[in-house]
Amino acid sequence: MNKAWWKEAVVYQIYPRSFNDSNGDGIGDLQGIISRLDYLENLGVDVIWLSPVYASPNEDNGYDISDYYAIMSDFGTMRDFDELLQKAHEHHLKIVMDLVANHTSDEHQWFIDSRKSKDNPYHDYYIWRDQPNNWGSVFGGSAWQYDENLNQYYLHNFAIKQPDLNWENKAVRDDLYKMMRYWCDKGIDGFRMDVISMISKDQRYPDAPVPEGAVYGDPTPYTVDGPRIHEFLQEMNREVLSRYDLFTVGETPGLSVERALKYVQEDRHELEMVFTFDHVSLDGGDYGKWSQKRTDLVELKKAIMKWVKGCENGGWNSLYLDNHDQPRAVSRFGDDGEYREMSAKCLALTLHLMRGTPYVYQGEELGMTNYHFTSIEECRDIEEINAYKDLVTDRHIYSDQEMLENISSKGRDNARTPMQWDDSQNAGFTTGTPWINVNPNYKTINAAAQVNEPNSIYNFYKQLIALRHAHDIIVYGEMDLLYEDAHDLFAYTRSYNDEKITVLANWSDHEVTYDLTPEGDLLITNDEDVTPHTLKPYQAVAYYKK
Ligand code: TEU
Ligand code: CA
Repeated sequence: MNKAWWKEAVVYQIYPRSFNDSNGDGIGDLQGIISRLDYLENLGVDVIWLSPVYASPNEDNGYDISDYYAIMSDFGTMRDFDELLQKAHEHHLKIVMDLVANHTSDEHQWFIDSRKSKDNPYHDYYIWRDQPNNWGSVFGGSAWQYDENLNQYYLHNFAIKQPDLNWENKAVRDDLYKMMRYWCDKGIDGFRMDVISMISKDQRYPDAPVPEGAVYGDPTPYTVDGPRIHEFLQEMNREVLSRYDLFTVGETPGLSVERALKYVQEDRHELEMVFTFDHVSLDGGDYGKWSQKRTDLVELKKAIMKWVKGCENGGWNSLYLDNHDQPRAVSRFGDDGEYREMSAKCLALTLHLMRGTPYVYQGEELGMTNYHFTSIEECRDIEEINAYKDLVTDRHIYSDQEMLENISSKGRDNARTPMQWDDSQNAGFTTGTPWINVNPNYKTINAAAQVNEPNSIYNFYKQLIALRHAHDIIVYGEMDLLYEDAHDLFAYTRSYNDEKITVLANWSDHEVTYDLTPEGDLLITNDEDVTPHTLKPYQAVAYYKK
């Protein structure tokens, strides 16, 4: 197995809209990020992944791009971006851009031209059919939208304003590669590729089976991991990726380990690593993710280990519990009440000593929690708003109260409430009116309270990141699960040459005992009061032996 800088890196994800507002308009922006680079350098991360900053009408907060060559006006200008890139590099931070290439905004010039007439040269940049099939969109409703002018339907796997690009058309691919080279030539350090497993569609466009509880067919067998996916990725690698020293991670929902390995095995020249979804798909219900179910730890361990083991022989894994699409990890997998600090550190220790490249999502390093939504008016996410309309207003499956509880525990807006910088008004995020409400717990949960407090969650993350940088075993060592059937204990070993690490983490609110005697000395713990064979609620320990 080859060593590589991107295997040794720790990534910090920024959702720019919610990170830091520099000009009081209530929306985070690039100058806001620039003014927080010291904070990130101090934390010790290596790479910043920026969720999309391109021009966008914001139907899906930037995941609907209207111009790949321009910066969203809410966020600033290209000069601000160039300044961010330069200053990030001065702070030893690399910048990885989000690449949204499965779809554009319907306000992108390609789509505007595409819908002008059937013989317009851009018509074939998107996927048009005379008749729709039964596919449903990820954000609800049909995946096809009728266009009166053309008397045709276009495919949108996500929102109506996010038409899918037609990757079968070589001109589309060439235009996208050209755009990627533009950003690489500027000096960016890599790409996180949005739903990249969906760019090749089954050209038969057949009707799909309708899952129980759903109205439309589930298109994933025909949209995910399609027939030409590897041809396209190898072409992209030849045309762009191989020409630069880049960090690449593909967002690949819907893939088995076996299939995912084909994206990342080093001799295949496609991507470096993927984001997998198994471990964040264990708490859904009869209507997709909208339920009160909690993740079972045994299933979670199984889901994570399947990927870790699958990647041990050529391939690489990404490690995350949080991102901009997921509820807050401490609320979802830990305890955001009495044991919040302990459990946030317990999750951090468990994740950051695993094999793979770890990702920290903004605010995770502070133990930020889910928000309690008390009205749909407070929600901003198109997925939540559409699901509410479907499940409450149209189909009466949940009451208003029930759905708000579901949104408060599973909705994407939990991740998107503003970053909590200090205890001043609006958590120091903005001097204006924030585009989405601030979590009222910012008075106690905020960066200012933690950066100089040695025992804070922030400084625990800092320690974990420093440990990874100091020990190859944390990056490269083999990982094996212990006590796999335990419902409260997440335990594993790491092995590398003669070195060994043993991790024992209590993911429950009761005391847990275990019989093994770990080899070596204590490496890190979230509670120094360590008793052999016993863990207090949410206590986690790691031992190191050389
Ligand atoms: O998400 C893709 C994806 O798989 C979604 O189905 C995601 O799992 C969903 O948000 C779960 O509720 C990517 C982006 O990360 C997301 O923010 C975008 O909305 C989506 O693509 C469309 O670009
Ligand atoms: Ca702003």
